[in-house]
Amino acid sequence: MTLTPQQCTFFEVFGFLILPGLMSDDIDWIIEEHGKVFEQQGVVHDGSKRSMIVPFSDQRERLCTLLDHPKVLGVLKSLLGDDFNYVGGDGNYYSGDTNWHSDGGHQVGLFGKFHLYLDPLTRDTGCIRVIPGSHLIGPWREHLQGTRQPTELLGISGRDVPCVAAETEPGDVVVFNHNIYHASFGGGPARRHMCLNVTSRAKTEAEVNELDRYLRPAGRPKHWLGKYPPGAQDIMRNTASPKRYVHLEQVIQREQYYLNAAQ
Ligand SMILES: O=C(O)CCC(=O)C(=O)O
Repeated sequence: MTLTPQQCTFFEVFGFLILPGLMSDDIDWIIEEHGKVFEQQGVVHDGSKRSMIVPFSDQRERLCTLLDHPKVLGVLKSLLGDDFNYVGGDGNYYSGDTNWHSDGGHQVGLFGKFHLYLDPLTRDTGCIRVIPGSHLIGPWREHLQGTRQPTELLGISGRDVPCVAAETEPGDVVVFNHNIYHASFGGGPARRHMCLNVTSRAKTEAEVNELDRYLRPAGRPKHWLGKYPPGAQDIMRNTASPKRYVHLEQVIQREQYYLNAAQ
């Protein structure tokens, strides 16, 4: 399975892609596994605030196989290249609104997120909203800082910021560029979600530096890597076929580099 050239261009131009029903055949076991990660970690979601677990897929052998799944691979290889990196991911019960923000401002490399929302979500019940084109670095994107304080700076509520609302059913997939501005409004107290973070393979020195900054901002491990309890990535790595290993090897190499550099 590969995306069409038009879908790839859409992603480049607008910074996101909605893939209705892509994972419909698998969504039942994914939902079951999502629940099991929370259960095995002893995290009981009471709805008062977001409950997040990182790393997420890495905790369960079956969820790790998402990185072997022909449809997941088809999408990610089409958008990021055959040798894309898997760089972790989180699983959540969201509660309420998420204000406008972006997950990065990368000027080199391509950083993406493969989202699975596990409940039916509409514009006003917490579906992910994106501002198309806001992944592209430049003066217009700078103005979008205003969406972080929409009432004070733009005179509108966050809900009224012009956007695309990616309404989804379980089994649909949303992929976006980390740079894109996104938010959600009107979600209930237990909106289930999980994601895979991915990057293009860093090839130039600038790309390697950018990947390092992502993996180790300010020289320290980023929370979802640094907080990995010892051995947390073991299931993902120990059960990796050579094909899956392609998507793990650059992060492993960088970890080894940091270790050597620290000695
Ligand atoms: O679904 C949401 O409310 C927010 C998702 C989000 O911010 C993210 O995954 O980066």
